[in-house]
Amino acid sequence: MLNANALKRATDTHGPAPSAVQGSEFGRDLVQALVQRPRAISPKYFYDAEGSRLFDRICELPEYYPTRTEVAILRERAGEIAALAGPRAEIVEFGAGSCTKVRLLLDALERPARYLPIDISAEHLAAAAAVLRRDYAGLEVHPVAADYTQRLLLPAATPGAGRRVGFFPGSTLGNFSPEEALQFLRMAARVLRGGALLLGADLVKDPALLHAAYNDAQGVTAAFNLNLLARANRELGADFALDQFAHAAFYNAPLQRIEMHLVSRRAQRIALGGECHEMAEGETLHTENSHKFTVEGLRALAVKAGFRPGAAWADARRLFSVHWLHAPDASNDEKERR
Ligand code: AVI
Repeated sequence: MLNANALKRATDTHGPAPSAVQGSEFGRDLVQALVQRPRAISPKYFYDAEGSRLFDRICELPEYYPTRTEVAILRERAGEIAALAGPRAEIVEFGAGSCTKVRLLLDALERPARYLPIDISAEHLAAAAAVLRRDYAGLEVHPVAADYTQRLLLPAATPGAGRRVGFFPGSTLGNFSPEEALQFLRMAARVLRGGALLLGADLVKDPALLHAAYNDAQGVTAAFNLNLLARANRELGADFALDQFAHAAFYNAPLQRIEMHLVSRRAQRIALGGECHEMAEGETLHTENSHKFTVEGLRALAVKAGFRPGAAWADARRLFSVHWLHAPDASNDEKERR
């Protein structure tokens, strides 16, 4: 939403050519983010090549427990998961990235029929698919370059395939708003009907542990957050002075989420797409929410989306959870249409 001051400023001519900004979804969303109050942008813009590299480093940090805890749960429960999936399962991974966690499943499953990794980056996906094909002879890998938060159409099941099992690890669900999370789960229930969803969800815990995970000592999370501005400078010709912004991450207990912001260290002007945006000292651009769940809360959300919750596994310290959610039967679809 444009406010009056922003509209006035928008009439000034500043910064890179407006067409470079207006021609890019990131550019349009960043302008909108700077104009609206409170200022906020989707965390999906973190993940250019540099942001993805920084995220991989985050996953290795001593303070960032989610990745290693989820991997340990998947390793420990691989046999149970394989039994639930059954033979010749077809794995659909939402936001597959470099397709590494799925190896834990592929190694455990009985003759998996096909792997459908879905990711927005076609190039990244093709490269990851080629590596998987080399390592899993006989596995059909069918990459789907798509935005899985939009309407998703998947190829029909291969003849002789078993259950279709969705895989959504990493607690990426937590980066959605509660409404978006429900919308995603409803879509997943539709494309996985007759099958199941294997979902990773980070748990509510001692805020001190959460604070450490998002404010690591090496400053990698800060660099990941600031890369959003660096990306705007690279791609959109913006003029963000990176040293004039600080990384802030804190736990918002009532909303059960870590919030990440970029805080303006002083009053400053930012030129972008022919507009000049002002930020006062201490004002922030809200860059990410990372919602935390209770096992019961996650299961209730899944029920709302049409799933029937099955097993829920957590580590001994109850830091992270992995859920087996049964998708509605294909016959329910018929009932819904009637
Ligand atoms: C991808 N996502 C689940 C991560 C999270 O924990 O919300 C992204 C992240 N942001 C900061 N550190 C990691």
